[in-house]
Amino acid sequence: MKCRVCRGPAVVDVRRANANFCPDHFLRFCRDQVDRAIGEFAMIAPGDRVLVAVSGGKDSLAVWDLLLELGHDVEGFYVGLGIGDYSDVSGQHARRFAASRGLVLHEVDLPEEYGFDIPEGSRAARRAPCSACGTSKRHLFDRAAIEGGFDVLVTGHNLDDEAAVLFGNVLHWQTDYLARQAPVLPASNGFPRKVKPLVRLSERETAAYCIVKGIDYLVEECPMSAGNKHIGYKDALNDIELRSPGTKADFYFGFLRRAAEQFRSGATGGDAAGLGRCDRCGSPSEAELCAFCRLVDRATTDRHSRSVPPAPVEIQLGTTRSNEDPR
Ligand code: Q46
Ligand code: ZN
Ligand code: ZN
Repeated sequence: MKCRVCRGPAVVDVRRANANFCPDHFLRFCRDQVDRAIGEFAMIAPGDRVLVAVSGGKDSLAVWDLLLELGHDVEGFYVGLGIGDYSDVSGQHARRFAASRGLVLHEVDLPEEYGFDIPEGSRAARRAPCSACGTSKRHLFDRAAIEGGFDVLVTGHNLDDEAAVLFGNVLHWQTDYLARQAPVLPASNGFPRKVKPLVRLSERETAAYCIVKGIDYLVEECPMSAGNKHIGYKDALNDIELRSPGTKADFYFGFLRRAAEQFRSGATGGDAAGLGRCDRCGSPSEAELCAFCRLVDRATTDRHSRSVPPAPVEIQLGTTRSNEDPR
């Protein structure tokens, strides 16, 4: 196996590009893909202050590293979710990465600062853990970006994540979600600009990037991910990709090029400009209290009424969206 660029020994094959790369040229390939995504979708302008949501996993550490390599001004933000050992270890990975490069990592600990953890929030709200977790992370990421004066919030969603969300939205014809699925959400009405610079890299490629670059990321999956339907969608797409390399990228980028606009022009609701403010925290909200403040209330009330047996968690099926802010 030889590198497509220098003909030296290759260590990574990228089947959809029909190419093998040596370590140096693989790293360059990843930088080029991220740079291209940033330019193509106008994600980050020169001089923007960037906040990256960091979990300690491969994607968030890879995107942080890649943005620094590309010369952007990036700080990290980590949320302690209180998911047992998983959260302890994920925090260690995020802190080690930041410390080893002298980077700024902001942190919020959900149990310490809001009085509940994700298992409790999920039980109290009778929602799947990933639903309570998504509500909490979105709220805290948005606030951290707005209050910290950042121009843009980066998440580590990769091509596999975006293709799986798209697949789920198509399977269930979630047309409003299809209208909002994009690698960039512009800033509006109290929401920060949100971007996904890894959309041109697969999960396998971000893992390979970390290994080649010597980035020590958290390999274990979240123990609460059981029942997460995206994992099934990813498996199905991976089966197709194995037989027909490039299908995943065609599916996602074909949607962006040829179909997304049609869903956007036919969309109903989701008008961020018409949103009010949460009475308690001031975040954009359709109701008096935003979804996060309602979750805090339910979870902390539940914690204080220990005599009441916990309600069973209902796993919700059939709703697939990557980002619940109404833009
Ligand atoms: S951390 Fe949270 Fe993920 Fe765990 S509970 Fe689900 S959403 S799987 S990225
Ligand atoms: Zn090479
Ligand atoms: Zn609120």
